[in-house]
Amino acid sequence: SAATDENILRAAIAAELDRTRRRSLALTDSVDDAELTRQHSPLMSPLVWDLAHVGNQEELWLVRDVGGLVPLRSDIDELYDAFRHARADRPALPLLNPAEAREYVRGVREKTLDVLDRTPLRGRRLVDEGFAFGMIIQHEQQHDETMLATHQLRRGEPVLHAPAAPPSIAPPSAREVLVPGGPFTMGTDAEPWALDNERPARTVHVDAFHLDTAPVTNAAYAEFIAAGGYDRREWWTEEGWAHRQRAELRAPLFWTRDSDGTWWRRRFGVTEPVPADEPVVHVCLHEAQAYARSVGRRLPTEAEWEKAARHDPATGRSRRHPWGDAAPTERHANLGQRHLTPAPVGAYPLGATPAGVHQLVGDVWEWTSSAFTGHPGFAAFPYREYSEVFLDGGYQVLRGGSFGTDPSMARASFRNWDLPIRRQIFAGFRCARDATRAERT
Ligand code: AVJ
Ligand code: FE
Repeated sequence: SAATDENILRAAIAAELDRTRRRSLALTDSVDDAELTRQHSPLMSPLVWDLAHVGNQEELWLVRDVGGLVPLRSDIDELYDAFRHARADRPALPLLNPAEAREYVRGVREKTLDVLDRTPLRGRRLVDEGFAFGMIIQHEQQHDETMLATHQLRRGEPVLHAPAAPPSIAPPSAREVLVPGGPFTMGTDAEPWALDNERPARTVHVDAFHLDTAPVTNAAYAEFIAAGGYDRREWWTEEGWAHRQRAELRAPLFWTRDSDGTWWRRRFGVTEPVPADEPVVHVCLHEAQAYARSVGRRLPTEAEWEKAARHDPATGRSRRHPWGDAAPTERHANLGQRHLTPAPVGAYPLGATPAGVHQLVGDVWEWTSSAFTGHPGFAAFPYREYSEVFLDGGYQVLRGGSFGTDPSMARASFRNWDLPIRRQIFAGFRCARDATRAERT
């Protein structure tokens, strides 16, 4: 019955809220108070800011907007407004201390669960108010990835622990696949929890192109460095070269080279040899573009990436995931902070597309050649601040999710964005090339 369906949905939302909160608490309970309030990099907030910020957004969107309740604290909204204070300035604010922040998020959560109990989750109410729950869950999950990136930046002994990623069991048989030209459905109207920037669905024509079956690996990237990649002006875009000079880029973030030329990386407090077969991570858009040019290739556009990940030539439909519509399991993709590293190429054959493109989802975010723009017909929902204020052309689209991304965002319509120079995010890339006229027919 409708009432039973509503209760099942309510229980599912409560379970997701709880599962997500456990991760947020694991990320913040694993360090002491001094580390929670310290700024590990000017690029990031102190962890205690993220914790109270997810609580504050939950209070604004669910407790006040949906529930119509009075706030636990209205005096702190200003401190946790991401648009009011740049990350670099956040440590200087009179933030809640760790004990206060924990108490705050716990108190907000109690009210949220009351609101959930009495919010009708059907028809228009589901679209307008139920959606706010899905959105606030995804918001916290995204901050969990941001907090994981803060952990990666911190110095000191390892505090996060996770099993090693699975080994390569069936690497792709070909280097690239031809994606035939033609239309496909980009974006979505059908995904209930899709965010405003994924909507609406529309038909997009994509010319035939080739896409690499795997992300670029550390070994391949090290060859680019050995070939003088960081000094070959001709491989960089003008903007990329200017940034390469200014920022003195020489290797991916967290890489160092010892006297015999071996590359090492720091990963969550452990220094280890760079594993050859894992996708490269912690490179910016400019490095990705320079690499691609060095091998006579380019980055895929966002539409190309999404077509390769979703379009099913057999039915003409766009599917939820590269492997089909089934929800991701731990055998499909490296997601959800289960492993604190990308997995080697070939570790997830079950997650490949029918055409044989591996690891589009999970492991590393993939830079695309597209700036973040609204799909035609874009309408901000429910707040301008989620996407619309970032649609100014200065942000670049990343697709696919990383090992730090929650599986709830593994839908292949999901869009991430960041500044072209950012490297602290878990971003890598794969290459593409145009199809020649002969290959097209
Ligand atoms: C979609 C990951 C770019 O972290 O800035 C968090 C997500 N929005 N709080 C970000 C987000 C508001 C957003 N990204
Ligand atoms: Fe936020």
